[in-house]
Formats: sequence, C-alpha cells, structure tokens
Amino acid sequence: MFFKKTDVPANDRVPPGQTLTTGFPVLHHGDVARYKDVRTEWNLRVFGLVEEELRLSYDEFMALPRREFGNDIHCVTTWSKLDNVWEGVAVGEVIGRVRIKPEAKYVMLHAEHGWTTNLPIADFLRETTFFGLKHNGAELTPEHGYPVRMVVPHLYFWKSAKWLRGIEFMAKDKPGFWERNGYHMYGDPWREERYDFD
Ligand SMILES: Nc1nc2c(c(=O)[nH]1)N[C@H]1C(S)=C(S)[C@@H](COP(=O)(O)O)O[C@H]1N2
Ligand SMILES: [Mo]
Repeated sequence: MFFKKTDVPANDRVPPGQTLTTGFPVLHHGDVARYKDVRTEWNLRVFGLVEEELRLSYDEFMALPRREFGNDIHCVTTWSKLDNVWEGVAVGEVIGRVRIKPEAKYVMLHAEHGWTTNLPIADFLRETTFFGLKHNGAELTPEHGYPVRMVVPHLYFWKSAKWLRGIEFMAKDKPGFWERNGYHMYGDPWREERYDFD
C-alpha cells in the first residue's frame, strides 16, 4: 500500500536525537587558526602509508578544480543544519597525486594546533567527502576553518576537521583528539554513535 506524502518530512533527514538549526554554530577545541600570510603559512601534507609524501602549497591547492556540493550536517552536540551548499575540491583531486600503499586502511586528519580526527579510508574516499572552501556562497570564515576544512557529512561533524593541514594514511585505527576523550571511533549519526564510554 502507498503512503502519499503531502510534504517532505524533515525527519527523513534528521537523525535521532538531533534538532534543526538555521544558524551555523561555531564549535571547536582551542583557538581559531589565523594566518597573517596564508600563502606562506598554510600547506597540506599527505603522508604516512603513501609511496611518496606530497605537500601542496596554498597556491597549488587553490589551483585545483572545484565544484559544488550539497549536504546536511549533524553535530554530536545535537544540532543539524540542512541544505548546505559548498564549494569544494573533491578528495580525488588530491589523492590522485599520491600512491596509497595497499596496507592503508585508516586516515588521520591533522588540523592546525595538533588537533586530529580519525576515520576509515573508505569514508574518506567517499564521493560525498570533500575539502570545503566556501559555505553558502561565502569564503569560510576563520571560525569555520579557513582556508580549508574537511567535510565528511555522513559522520558527525566533529570528523570534519577545520584548518586542515595533513592527511595521514595508517594501517590501524587510532583515536584522534575527541576520540581519545570519549567520542565514538566512527560516529554515524543515524546510529547515534556519539560517545564511547565504557
Ligand atoms: N581543527 C578542528 N576542527 C574541528 C573541531 C576542532 O576542535 N578543531 N571541532 C569539530 C566539531 S566538534 C564540530 S561540531 C565542527 C564544528 O564546525 P563549525 O564550527 O564550522 O560548525 O568542527 C569540527 N572540526
Ligand atoms: Mo561537534
């Protein structure tokens, strides 16, 4: 039998325990990264289980092809924000320049000030994961991760590292900053994988 939907229920897009917001809350541990001269102070290092390390300068990264991405984001602190429009660089644009060793199974994202977060390589390589540069038409503000943040929309938003500086390929899973402090190793919002306290 058919259920005729008169409206698109937001619930199909809002994971359990989440509440919608139209704002864009700012959440992080520590200080906002600020650059005096981003062109000389920022670069992106790809290292770990790769045949040859790669370091992209700011200018090299900004010259990569970009496209639009649309998604919903879900923060573990229970806010969700639907219909985000981003300008970003597909993961493949960067990863196509390195040879990942077959034993690489996990990724550690490294951000400014030593902040980290971990995820399985398959989640990093998903078509929906990308390097975010603009959000809803505007360049990322320093508070939201300027110049480049990771965006991993299918996991809780803490996996979306702001002020991204490094991508490390690893054989084994290792907890990043929040994961060491009790957050879930994977963080699927649809399964409410929030915290992992024993
Ligand atoms: N470098 C860095 N990235 C980070 C964090 C952080 O503390 N440091 N916090 C994460 C958390 S918990 C969330 S919810 C989102 C918040 O992103 P926003 O401030 O753009 O909303 O950033 C994530 N990325
Ligand atoms: Mo968060």
